[in-house]
Amino acid sequence: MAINIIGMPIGYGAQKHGTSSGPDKFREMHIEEEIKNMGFDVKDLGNIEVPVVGEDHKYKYDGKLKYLDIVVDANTKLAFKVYESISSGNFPLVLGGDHSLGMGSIAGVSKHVKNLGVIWIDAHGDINTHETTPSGNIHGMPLAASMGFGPDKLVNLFEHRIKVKDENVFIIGARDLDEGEIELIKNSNIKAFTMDKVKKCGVENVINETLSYLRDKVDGIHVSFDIDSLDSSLVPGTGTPVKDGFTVDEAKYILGTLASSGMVVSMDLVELNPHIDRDEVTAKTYMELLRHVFDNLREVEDRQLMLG
Ligand code: 4U7
Ligand code: MN
Ligand code: MN
Ligand code: MN
Repeated sequence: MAINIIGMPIGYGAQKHGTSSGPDKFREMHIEEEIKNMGFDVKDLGNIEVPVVGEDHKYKYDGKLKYLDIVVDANTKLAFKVYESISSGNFPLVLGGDHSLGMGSIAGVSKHVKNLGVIWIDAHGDINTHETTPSGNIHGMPLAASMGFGPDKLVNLFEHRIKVKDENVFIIGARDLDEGEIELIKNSNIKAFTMDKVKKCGVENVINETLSYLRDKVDGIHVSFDIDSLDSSLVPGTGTPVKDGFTVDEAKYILGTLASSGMVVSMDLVELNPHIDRDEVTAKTYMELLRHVFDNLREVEDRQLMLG
């Protein structure tokens, strides 16, 4: 297995477009070398091509959803790349980019892993549809689209309609949910561990419960990690910060425990906006989390090699 770095320099799904510099920021922080140093075979597959367009494109394709066609086209390309990577036996690591890329990642992974679980770690739900979105920003909709909720253009991305069953989706750390998102959670089988619930149950119990549920239900897990799941005071370099979030240690615990389960087959790291970061603190924190993920993945690999 090789780690495939896939850059998705997209910002059109968010209000602020600076996340488009995210993938190259990770490279500037030596992401490839860091993962290599932990004993992995790493291949950087470069960036998905995202055209640069002006404000005139904002409502060109839809009166409500911003930059709809650009987001759909770029995510279709991403889905192909991710599918190619995972079906060749590799681990796609998708670097964002705004969270609209979750649609492309999940579309690609789920074409190979038929029965997929998704763990969405985020201050937000990202389960708005064209009917419920208060902003028109597509980074608030990718998880809904992946479950088949939302407009055809998003839901039909990359052939198959339902990429992941709602019952196999876990949202962890949410504390800024819109009305329509709360409704969708009520009327579906999505498992939502809001921040209130995490505080009540304890982060360890939440992660254990998530993993033990998914263990018998799915063939692989995609982790989509939004850096705004951390407390707003810790991550100045993200566009939609929310207070009362995870500490760095909690985020390390969550990602590390997921990685050491041996069930994670692919991952997104999203919503780093280097343009608004302060002294690279958010980028550095991201790298610290990443090292922890690959430390744990390394141990899984070693275990599997020993067992032959
Ligand atoms: B992110 C929001 F209204 N829910 O839909 C929306 F609060 O990928 C925010 O999690 C979405 O950062 C945030 O625009 C998307 C808003
Ligand atoms: Mn998000
Ligand atoms: Mn978010
Ligand atoms: Mn955000």
